[in-house]
Amino acid sequence: MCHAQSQANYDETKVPKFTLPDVLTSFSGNPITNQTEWEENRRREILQFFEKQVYGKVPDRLDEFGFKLLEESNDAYGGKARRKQIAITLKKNKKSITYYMLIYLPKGNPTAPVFLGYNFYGNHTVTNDPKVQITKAWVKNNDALGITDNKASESSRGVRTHRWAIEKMLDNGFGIATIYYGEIDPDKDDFSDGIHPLFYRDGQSKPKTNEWGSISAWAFGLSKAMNYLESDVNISKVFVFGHSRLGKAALWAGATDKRFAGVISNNSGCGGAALSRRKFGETIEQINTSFPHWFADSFLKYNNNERTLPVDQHQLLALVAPRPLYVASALDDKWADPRGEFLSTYYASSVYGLYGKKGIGTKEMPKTNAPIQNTVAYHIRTGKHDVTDYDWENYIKWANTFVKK
Ligand code: GTR
Repeated sequence: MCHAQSQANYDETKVPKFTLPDVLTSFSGNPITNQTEWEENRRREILQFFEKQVYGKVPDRLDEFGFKLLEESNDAYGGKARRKQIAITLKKNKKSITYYMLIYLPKGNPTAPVFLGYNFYGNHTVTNDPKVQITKAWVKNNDALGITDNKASESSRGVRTHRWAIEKMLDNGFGIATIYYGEIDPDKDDFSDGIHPLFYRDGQSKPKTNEWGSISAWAFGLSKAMNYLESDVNISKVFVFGHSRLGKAALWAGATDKRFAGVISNNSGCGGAALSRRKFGETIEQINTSFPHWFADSFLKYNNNERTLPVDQHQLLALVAPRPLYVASALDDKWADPRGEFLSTYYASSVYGLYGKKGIGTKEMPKTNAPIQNTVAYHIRTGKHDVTDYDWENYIKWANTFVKK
C-alpha cells in the first residue's frame, strides 16, 4: 500500500454529509422530464462539463484515419477462433501515431458481439498465442512480470491471461479486441509523447487548461478503434470494457461515443464510477497529485473542493443511458470505494427510467457475490483490485441478456 492509500479515509462514519447534484435537474434548476429534454439539454450540458472541466477536450479533428490488416489466421485457440492483428494510424499536422489491435472472433457465427478493452502491458500479455506481436512502445517496469528497461519482450507473453477469460468469451459466442494503452499515450506525466503532440500548434508543449489529459486520450483511442470495428463485417456490437484507470477511460469512451453498445467498468474508482463527494479511499486531490497527467488541468480546482463541483460521477454513468452499463467492485478494493461505485449506479438510474429501462432498482447495496443484473448492473465480489473469471462470467451472462439481443 502506498503512502496516499494508507492515509486515506476508509471509515463510513467519516464520509462527509453531502447533497448530490440531481441528474434530472438542469444546471439552471429546471426539471428534466422526458427523453428529448434529457438528450438535447441536460445530457449535452453534463457532457460538456465533463469535457472541459474533468477529462479535457480533444482539441480538434484528425486529418486522417487509416487501418491495415497486418495478419490473420483461422486457427487460433485450437481452431476455435479467428485472429486478426490490425494497425491503426492517426494523423494530424503531418505527424502520426500507430497502435495495434488484437482481435479474436469465435468461429461458427458470421458476426459476433465483441468486448473491446485496453491492456496494461501489451497485447502479447493477454494470451499465450505465440503469433501475437510484442509492443515496441514504452511499458511500465514490473519486476513480478519480468518487465525491465521499459521494454516488453517474449518473457512477458501470457503473464496477464488470468485477467482475460478469452476462451470463456469465445465459447459463449463473444469476440475480444484489445490494445496496449501505452501506444496511444504512455502512462507518465509527460506530454511530449503519445497522441497529444499531434495536435500542438507551434511552440506548444502541453495541452491547454481545459484540453485532454491521458484518460481522454485513451478514450479517444478506443473511439477510433471503433471506426475499424464497425467496418468489420464479422463484428456486430461492440461494448467497451476497462479495469481501474482503464475503466475510467472506458466510461469516458462510452459517454462520448454512442456507437459503443454498452460499457463495463471494473474497479474504476475515483474519476471513474465512484462518487467524488464521499471522499472515501482515493480523492480528487490524491488522484490529481499522483497522476497529474490523467485529467485536464481545469480539474485541479476541485482538489479538496468537491462540494463546488456541479457534477459527480453518477452523471458520467448517466451519459451511457439508455445503453447497458455494468459497474463492478471488489471487497478488498476499498481505495476504489465500492459503496460509492454502487451508489453512482443508483443515482444514474433515473435517466434509464426515462427510456423505460430498468436501472439498478434499489439503494441497498447487494451482498458480496450477489450481482444485480438489469440494464444497469452491479456486483461486488470477494478479493482484491483485479479482473477475475468471476467478473467475466457475470459480464458474459449479463451481456447475453442485455447486449446480444
Ligand atoms: C491506482 C490509482 C487508481 C487506479 C489504479 C489502477 O494507483 O490510484 O485510481 O486507477 O491505480 O489503474 O490500477
